[in-house]
Amino acid sequence: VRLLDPRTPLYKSWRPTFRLLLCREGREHMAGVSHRSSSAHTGAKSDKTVKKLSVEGNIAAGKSTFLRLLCSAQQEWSLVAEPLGKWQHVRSASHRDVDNLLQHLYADPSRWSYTFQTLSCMSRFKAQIEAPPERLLQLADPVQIYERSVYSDRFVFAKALSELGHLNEMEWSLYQDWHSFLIEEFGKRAALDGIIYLRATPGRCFERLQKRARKEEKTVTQDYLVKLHDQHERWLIEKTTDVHFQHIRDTPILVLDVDEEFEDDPLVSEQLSNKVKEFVDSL
Ligand code: UDP
Ligand code: DCM
Ligand code: MG
Repeated sequence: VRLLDPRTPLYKSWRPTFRLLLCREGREHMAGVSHRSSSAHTGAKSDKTVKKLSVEGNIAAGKSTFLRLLCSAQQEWSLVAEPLGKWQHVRSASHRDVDNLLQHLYADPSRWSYTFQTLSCMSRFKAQIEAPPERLLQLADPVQIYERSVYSDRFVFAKALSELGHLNEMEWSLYQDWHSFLIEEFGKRAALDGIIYLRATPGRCFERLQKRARKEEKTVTQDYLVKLHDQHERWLIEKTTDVHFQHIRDTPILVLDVDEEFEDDPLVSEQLSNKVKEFVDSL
């Protein structure tokens, strides 16, 4: 495991040999090394493993709300929220101006989808491969939960935008190339132990989207939410999405139906949290 840590000088000098050996067996992250984070690649002193999960779901399904409630019930768990603020405040090269890429995306999707999907996925990659906070490694059973992942970026959003023609063929091909390359390079560090799918009907998401009233999302239609819902279903329920990474296909999935109000119903939110705890314990 130490030799396979890509950040060690040893790995760098032996890398060509490893690559030759590993390509016989499959990708780097499949080479008999646990998916879990460990001190070998986080650089932390402890040898604790951290369970990493993502919460997936349509726009306004209730992911942020759910994570807030879950992490207040499970205070030792660490939450990595979607880096939405970064997408709304993109600095110009001169650092003089700040631009809102989420606004551009919805105002002119054909012009801005590729730029947006590049930024959203790169910011997510950075977050997903970052070492867990030191305080987490002091715990008996450390758990880190991400709001969405580099996998939904590709297998839900970029794919839907390509099918809608907002990413042209060249852009979709470029996107898939660099995405696959990064997954292969960072395989183990970006891997998840489990996925929690918050499943809500597009109609309910549309209601919640209007309730939240994010100014950039005024033009989001229920039709678009139906398309994103279908992509989630194909990826996580029907498993018909072409996911060419074995470890992603094998990731355990917990499906939680969240059409019912849970934000203002402590009983419902407790039931959902308990299911998550059971799921995490089973991983
Ligand atoms: N919401 C709600 N009832 C619920 C869960 C969420 O009314 O049981 C509302 C929440 O207050 C917010 C909107 O739905 O105004 C979208 O929720 P969130 O931002 O959590 O959705 P996300 O996009 O993160 O999935
Ligand atoms: N979004 C997107 N593509 C991604 C990830 C997110 O277009 N790969 C958009 C959808 C929402 C916003 O960013 O408008 C944030 O998502 P949510 O509201 O579901 O948290
Ligand atoms: Mg959110």
